[in-house]
Amino acid sequence: MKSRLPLPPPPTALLPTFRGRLHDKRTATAIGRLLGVAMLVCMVTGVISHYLQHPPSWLADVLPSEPSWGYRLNQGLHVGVGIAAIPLLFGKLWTVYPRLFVWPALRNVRHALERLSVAVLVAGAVFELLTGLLNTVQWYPWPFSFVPVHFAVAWVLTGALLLHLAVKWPDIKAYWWQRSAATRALPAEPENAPDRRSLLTGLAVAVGAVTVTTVGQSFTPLKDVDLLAPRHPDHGPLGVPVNRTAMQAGLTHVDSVAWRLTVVGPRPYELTLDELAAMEQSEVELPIACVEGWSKNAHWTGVRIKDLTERAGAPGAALRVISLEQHGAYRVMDMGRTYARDPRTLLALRLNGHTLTADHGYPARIIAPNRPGVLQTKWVTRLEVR
Ligand SMILES: Nc1nc2c(c(=O)[nH]1)N[C@H]1C(S)=C(S)[C@@H](COP(=O)(O)O)O[C@H]1N2
Ligand SMILES: [Mo]
Repeated sequence: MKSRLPLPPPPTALLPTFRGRLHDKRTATAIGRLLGVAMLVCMVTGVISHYLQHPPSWLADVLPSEPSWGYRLNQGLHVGVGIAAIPLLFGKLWTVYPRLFVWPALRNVRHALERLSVAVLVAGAVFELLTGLLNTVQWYPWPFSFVPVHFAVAWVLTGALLLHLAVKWPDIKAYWWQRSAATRALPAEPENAPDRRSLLTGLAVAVGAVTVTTVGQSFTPLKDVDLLAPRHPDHGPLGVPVNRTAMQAGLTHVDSVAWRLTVVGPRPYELTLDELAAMEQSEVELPIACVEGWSKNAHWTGVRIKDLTERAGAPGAALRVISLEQHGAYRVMDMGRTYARDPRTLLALRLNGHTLTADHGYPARIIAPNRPGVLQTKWVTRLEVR
């Protein structure tokens, strides 16, 4: 027989002990599965959002412009469920934090790897929810670029979560159903033990509260109780919020007489603002659906992009759209064929019955169905057929 060194005794004086059922596996499973569903929704909507915003070339021309509210729903879910996941993550961490005090801290290589994977899981989840939340208020107190890092960490988190689900599978199976044999076999709780139902009810109330006070930024029927979201869908010039203002873009005084729309294609041409306004105008009802989670429907009037490309000898062609803006991440935008030939895609001159304001992209901006807000380019001056 192999002889083993006796384990050092646990430093009981230092280590707290936890017995309550609020820290048991069944509670961890009950909260964990809700958190797991939330993370799944965030991952799927996040991947959709990412590829709508940065499509690889093989995808760029086939992304659907239908349904027009698709991106709005996707991003409303991404941000809404992400916010709801914050109290769930707190609940889950509180339930399992006694595991920090297991003794011995590292039993063997397998145990060490398992604990490492949990550390990655927790760090990843906290990172994603924190950076995501701060992004909704456009606060970036870090030196890296938000989108690629948030996207990359999401994959690390997905890997850590799958590993965690695999490792914990026996517990998940045993505690998934309330009346599982494993649960019934547990000894009875003392009469006055804090009960699980109260904890779960408290969490449900917290999730409900943060959701109801923020989803109104995109789900407008609830806009009157949108108390905590950074945006109110009605607050902004002409009743539509603004992310980057004309002041920030350095475009408060665009000279409408000197302004030209240059269209580059097989038959290139230039238009003055009057000439553009004299072309056939279309009206559409389409939302601005910002990546940061706010969204608002509006009534747009302008010239169909497909009419402009047709005049350049390339009807419905994919485009590169260029803004007057000198700097800024959204100065240049590529538009795939599905959007370019959709009759609802406009170079808009009017918003909700008025000439565009400087903040909304005067004199001309893009509005297209089912596209992230970042690609609804403002202050347009040039279209290049690709
Ligand atoms: N040229 C340019 N266009 C832009 C932006 C920008 O920074 N520069 N911001 C985009 C973002 S992030 C959004 S959500 C929409 C918002 O449009 P609005 O300000 O008219 O509501 O404009 C988009 N168009
Ligand atoms: Mo945006």
